Amino acid sequence: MKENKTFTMIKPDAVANGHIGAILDQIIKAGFKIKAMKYVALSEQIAGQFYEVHKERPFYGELVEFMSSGPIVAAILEKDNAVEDFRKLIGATDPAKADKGTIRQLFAESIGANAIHGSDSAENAEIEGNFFFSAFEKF
Ligand code: DAT
Ligand code: MG
Repeated sequence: MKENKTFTMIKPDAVANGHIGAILDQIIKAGFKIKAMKYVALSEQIAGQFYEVHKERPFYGELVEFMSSGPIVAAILEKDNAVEDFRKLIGATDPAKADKGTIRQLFAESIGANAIHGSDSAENAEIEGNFFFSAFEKF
């Protein structure tokens, strides 16, 4: 994966609240191309592995429990300046602080149940995309 790719997950709250379609619509209308996609339920073990970088943070247990509480949509997205532009599209981690019209402002419930993930760097986008997708699942 290069600088023009990012990785996302539509989180269990947004899936349970029926927002998959609306969120994908925003992503596509913002110019992102879907390079890989799957609908899966993470076990606590898999969610814990994915978020291992946060294991020392106080909310790690809560985060792992939440991310394994229901199905998610995982995807690799492509666009120029993908990581930065996608972080702008999703808004701040805390939806109360997210700009108007961002995905988290529109669809998130709280700082923990915040609707969507977006990679924070091209390096992490590649690691996270490879965590979910094998070579023949990327287009
Ligand atoms: P982001 O998802 O915006 O990159 P992050 O990487 O700092 O934010 O944290 C990862 C996830 O952990 C975040 O999407 C939701 C959860 N989280 C972050 N801060 C939290 C907090 N103070 N309380 C509960 N959950 C939190
Ligand atoms: Mg992050």
